[in-house]
Amino acid sequence: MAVFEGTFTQTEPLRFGMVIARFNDLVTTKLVEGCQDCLKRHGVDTDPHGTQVDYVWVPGSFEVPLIARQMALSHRYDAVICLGAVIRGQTPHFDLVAAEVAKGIAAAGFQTGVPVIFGILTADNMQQALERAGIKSNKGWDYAMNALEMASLMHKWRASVEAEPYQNNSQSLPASLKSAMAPDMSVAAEELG
Ligand code: INI
Repeated sequence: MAVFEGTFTQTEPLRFGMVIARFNDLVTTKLVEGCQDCLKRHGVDTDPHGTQVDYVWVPGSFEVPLIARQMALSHRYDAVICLGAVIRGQTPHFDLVAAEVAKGIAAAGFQTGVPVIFGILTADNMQQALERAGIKSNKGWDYAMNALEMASLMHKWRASVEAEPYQNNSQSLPASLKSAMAPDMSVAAEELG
């Protein structure tokens, strides 16, 4: 059997999509900078006019999952990084917004089979958010590391499965079990036409 792990060194062929919420852009632009710093130092060309990272700006965190899913469905990216900042003091529906965004981002990854990184900062106030976006540390750096690791892991996983398909009796499994074992790519296929 085997152990599968992502690495952080073979980044030249990787492509990333970044979706960024403009709401609280004082925070989200700092997250982008943290992300870019990490990607660059791991050999990724982060120039928007380059070949490895595309950037999409949306109004707020609530809109992030829609675009993240579209980017994942396009099969142009090895991972999609979602960046936003939801701040408790600013909205009475903090829990609603935060929960919906989390669910949407999880669904985007699950439904497409592409790693979609949850880089939505939730904080009690602006000070706390800024501390996590550059003043003390920058969570953008961590989100980029997660994207690098998952992109690399998926490459290794796919290469291994393609090289050595598992010959078991899965043909005889009931359809309900087979579909439970794999993401529903029929959704993706339908949308791509
Ligand atoms: N969007 C955020 O990204 N962070 C917030 O803290 C926030 N607050 O406070 O309301 C927020 N609201 C906007 C929301 O994401 C949508 O853009 C808007 O509701 C339109 O759909």
